[in-house]
Amino acid sequence: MTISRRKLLLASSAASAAAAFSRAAIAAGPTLAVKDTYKVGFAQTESNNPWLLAQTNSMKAEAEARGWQLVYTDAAGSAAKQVSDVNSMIAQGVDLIFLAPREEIPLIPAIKSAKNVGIPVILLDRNVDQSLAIAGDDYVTFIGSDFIEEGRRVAEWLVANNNGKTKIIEQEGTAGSSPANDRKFGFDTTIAEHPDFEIVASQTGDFARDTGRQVAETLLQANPDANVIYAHNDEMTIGAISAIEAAGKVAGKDVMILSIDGGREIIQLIIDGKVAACCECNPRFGPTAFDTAVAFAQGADIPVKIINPDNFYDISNAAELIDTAY
Ligand code: GYE
Repeated sequence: MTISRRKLLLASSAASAAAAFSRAAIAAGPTLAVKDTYKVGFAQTESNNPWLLAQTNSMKAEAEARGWQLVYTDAAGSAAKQVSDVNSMIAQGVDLIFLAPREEIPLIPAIKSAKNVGIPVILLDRNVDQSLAIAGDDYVTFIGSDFIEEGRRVAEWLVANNNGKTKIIEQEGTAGSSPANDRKFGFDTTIAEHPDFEIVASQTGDFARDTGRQVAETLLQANPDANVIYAHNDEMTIGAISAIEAAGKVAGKDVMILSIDGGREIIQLIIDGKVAACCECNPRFGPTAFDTAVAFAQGADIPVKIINPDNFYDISNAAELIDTAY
């Protein structure tokens, strides 16, 4: 990935801003009637980690608190299943669909199908390829973290606190997903500004614990001088710790470990000295997601992106903040 991704993002968000600005005038895209209660869909990607469960729980709790009917689906890690999940929500006549597109491209046709029958889609957490779908037209908006910023914050922490650890193994998230693409871009471009550091290997672990462990094992064998592991999520971080220990090394001493997500288990591992730092990815979507749907129904101008605030944890604040982690 090159610098052109940032340029592309900037250009497309300018195009999206223009589209959103003109939406009221030309009434592009579906609308939502003002009602007391709604039947909405939430198409989740999979449920194999605490982050995704926290996100799902936040959505379910909010639907219940408001007395809205929630049609929940779990794509079990398959973009193809997620496409059919969305199509089945369309067939069930939901008022609006919250969608976390597993990867950036395969869900585009499903988004367009919803648009064609007048069902608004709000993207939750994961984004789509910005050259193929437009906020304020094909979908209402994207709600989630700034993943480029997450990668950049981790890289900047490393640059400031490296203790001589400079040879990095990167464990990427699910190939083709927006958090993996953007966490890589934010981290790699920041590291590229510091010639003392080197990313010696970068490979996907699919955001999964056991795949992460296997990939870390292979990459540690191939790069015995690596002394930093940066994983795109907590699950792969936990897998990497097993791989480091299986290689007879000490996590947090021989290898510095950096993570993203910020679940309670990782905050405890920071306190224990195994993980050095972690950028939170905030999974508490419910209130913002449902508020945005209501504002959209009322005809408010919805920004093209709504960014969740993320915490950042290291040894200076982990003990103090652990009870606030999900
Ligand atoms: O980091 C990871 C999950 O899309 C931001 O997906 C989310 C990521 C999260 O599998 O744990």
